[in-house]
Amino acid sequence: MNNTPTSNKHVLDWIKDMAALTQPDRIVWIDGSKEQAEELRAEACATGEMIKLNQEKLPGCYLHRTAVNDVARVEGRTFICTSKKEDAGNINNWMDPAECKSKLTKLYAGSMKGQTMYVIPYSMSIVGSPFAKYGIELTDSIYVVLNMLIMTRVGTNVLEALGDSADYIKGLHARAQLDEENRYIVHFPEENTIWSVNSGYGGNVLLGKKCFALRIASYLGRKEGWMAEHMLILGVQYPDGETKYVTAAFPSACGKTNLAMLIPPEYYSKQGYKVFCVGDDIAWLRVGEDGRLWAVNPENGFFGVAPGTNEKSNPNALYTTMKDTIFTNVVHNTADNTVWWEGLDNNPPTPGNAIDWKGNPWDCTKYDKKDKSTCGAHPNSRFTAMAENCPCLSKEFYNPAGVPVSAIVFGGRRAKTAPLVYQSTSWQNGAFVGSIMASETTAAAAGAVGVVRRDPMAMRPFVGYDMGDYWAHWLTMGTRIPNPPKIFHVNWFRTDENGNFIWPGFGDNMRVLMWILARCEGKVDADITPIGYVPKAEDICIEGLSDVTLDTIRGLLSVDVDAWLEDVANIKEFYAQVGSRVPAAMYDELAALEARLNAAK
Ligand code: GTP
Ligand code: SPV
Ligand code: MN
Repeated sequence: MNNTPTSNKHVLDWIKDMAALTQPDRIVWIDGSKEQAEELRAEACATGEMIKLNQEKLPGCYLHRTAVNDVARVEGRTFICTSKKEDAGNINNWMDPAECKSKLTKLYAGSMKGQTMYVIPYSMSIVGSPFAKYGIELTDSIYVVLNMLIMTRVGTNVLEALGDSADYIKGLHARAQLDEENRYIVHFPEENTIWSVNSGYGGNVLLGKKCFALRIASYLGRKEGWMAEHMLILGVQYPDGETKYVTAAFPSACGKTNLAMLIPPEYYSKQGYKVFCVGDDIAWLRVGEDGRLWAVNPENGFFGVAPGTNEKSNPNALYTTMKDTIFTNVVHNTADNTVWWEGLDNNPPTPGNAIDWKGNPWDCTKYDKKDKSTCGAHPNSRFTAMAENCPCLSKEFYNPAGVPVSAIVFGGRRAKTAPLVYQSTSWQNGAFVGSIMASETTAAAAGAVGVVRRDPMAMRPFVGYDMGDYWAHWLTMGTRIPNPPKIFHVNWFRTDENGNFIWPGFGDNMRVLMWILARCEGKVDADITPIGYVPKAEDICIEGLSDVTLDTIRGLLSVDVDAWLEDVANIKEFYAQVGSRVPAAMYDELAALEARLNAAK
């Protein structure tokens, strides 16, 4: 063990127990220093765990490939282990805590023999701030250490802030054999504990992220009166200098990072509008003393989807990844030792100069858009990049108090049904809109892609307790916020008869944000429809858009009553599945929606 930087008995006893179980040869405390990180990078390169990229073109950048069977979150193997099954609810997988521990103890036993156990003390949000929560992750993976150094605030100062307290989240991660059949991501919310075994992929092993900052934090938030949500946070600065903040919850790989870093269309930038990113994946929300809802981003970096990121779609993200970044499962261009992914540009590395995400030679001429198995980069390949390297990072990212939220936006991938944008009629109706969210599945989780599934508040895989109780918590929070944000729903993904997206999306989503903010300030009218307020087509600015006419907007805003009634039937099934804890108010909202749709037929 290198110098033990704490005398906290809770911490030391726990590490001793976990080391007795996993039996590492060495224990190394991560101190957050540049020197230690550099040593670990060198070690990872020496063992082949990482590849050092072209340091002139991509300073501080590295490439890593996960095991071929380990490329996304595994929701089927993710468990919430509360003492009572009903507290985890019907949507989560549940295991009895004692049974789970006995099962996983066997998998951990001796798993770190011959290896080093790294101890990572980290903070979600700014160390010492009122929002901050601390965690310690034990892991046998240098890749995990280096990612945590980017994604969270790591260092000895976390241990100082923790002092002698037992109030921290205990995370244990072991790669073991990376055995899919014995892969488990389990949470013990009643014990502030997370165990992850047999995986080396992002969301399964960077325990500060989905496991802590969403699953455990949502559980704590309910107990303590705040919210942990799968939301980006952005600020729109008006030409007069005032900034309004929006949070948005979209399911995995549905556009949060892109929206958070958007570059305004010329029409707006010319007038002096600017957009700043506070966060791209997770928001912690609290009621402020001024009666508004305040948001912080508890993370310190971005774990973003690589494919589709380019100069046009998201130049800010691309720029952020030009230094100090770890790329995972992208194409290695061996001609100049750089990286490539589908949708980066039209110049993939030529055959002979390309290694695909599996580590095999890749022939770009065989690439077939419709056949994912021909991809050079995995569809869920990612970059881990530092927030501070993002050109549009808001200065409020560093503000421990967070930012006041004017609007909450829900959204999903829907080829049909959901219009470009609509507004709920109240907080309760807005929470209902969140509860009935649906989206086509993506490569961010293992399983079929493109299947519509209900994903309430984009939190289906991330609520650390019963979904019905979670909705009740949303309703309760509404009663505690004297001046609540307005709640909206968007859909960038409506397609035409040929399956092409109708809305240009990306930077042009600003046009929809501007309508949303105008609504928050009562500056624009709307049409009331059975699902809520929809813009008048002429109020969505289309200046400078070549392929979008007023008629296109009318089409994008249309509400197909029959399609919605079909959705209502599906929502009823889903509510039944969520079970007995669905709040009565949600059923009232559902009945009212159905009645309005029937009246409009
Ligand atoms: P997670 O990190 O998994 O939570 O994903 P995310 O919600 O941050 O999604 P991200 O912004 O990385 O986008 C995922 C994919 O959606 C990328 O391939 C994007 O190119 C695509 N995408 C994002 N925004 C838009 C949009 O406005 N229109 C269209 N058509 N595609 C988009
Ligand atoms: C997501 O899947 O929503 C992500 C990536 O943001 S992961 O960290 O793997 O969860
Ligand atoms: Mn996410």
